Amino acid sequence: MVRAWYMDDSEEDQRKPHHLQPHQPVSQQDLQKLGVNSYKLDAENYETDPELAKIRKENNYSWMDIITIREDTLPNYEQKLKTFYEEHLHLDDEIRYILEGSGYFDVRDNLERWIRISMEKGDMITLPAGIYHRFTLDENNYVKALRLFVGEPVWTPYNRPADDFEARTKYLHLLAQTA
Ligand code: KMT
Ligand code: NI
Repeated sequence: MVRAWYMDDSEEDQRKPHHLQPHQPVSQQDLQKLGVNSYKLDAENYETDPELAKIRKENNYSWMDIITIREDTLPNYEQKLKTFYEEHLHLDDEIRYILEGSGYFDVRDNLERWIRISMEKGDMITLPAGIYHRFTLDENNYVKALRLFVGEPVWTPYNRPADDFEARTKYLHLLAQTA
């Protein structure tokens, strides 16, 4: 189960947890209402894991690659981290599965509050098309993740405001029914 919580709005280092005081956790069920699904899988054996194969098959996640985010190996590291942390949406689902290391995905809830989702080894997450979100490393400064996609990948981020896309309107309809 991924751990998630409402964030404070301090300007402190983005890699810190940013818990509210007192701590305000967010359940997996609450995340589901926002269209965010999570799974716990066996990251050691991802290449042969029947559970991952099943998820891929059921959701048509035909495409897959690995991204390693670490200062000494990722070209344009600083610039990429900056881009990942700008609030944005995509026209397709964003699917990530942490193989090593850790990081945070932040998503906006139905009232525009930031929820911080802590992603560690074995955690997989799907963010629906049209949800505003961002990503940051945590204080470990390292993550290795699988990126999955339905068909040929399109990673284009549309920074907020990006409210005129059909993906956004559709997402808001989904939210109105669930959250
Ligand atoms: C993204 O789209 O935000 C990324 O690929 C970076 C995070 S992957 C753990
Ligand atoms: Ni994104």
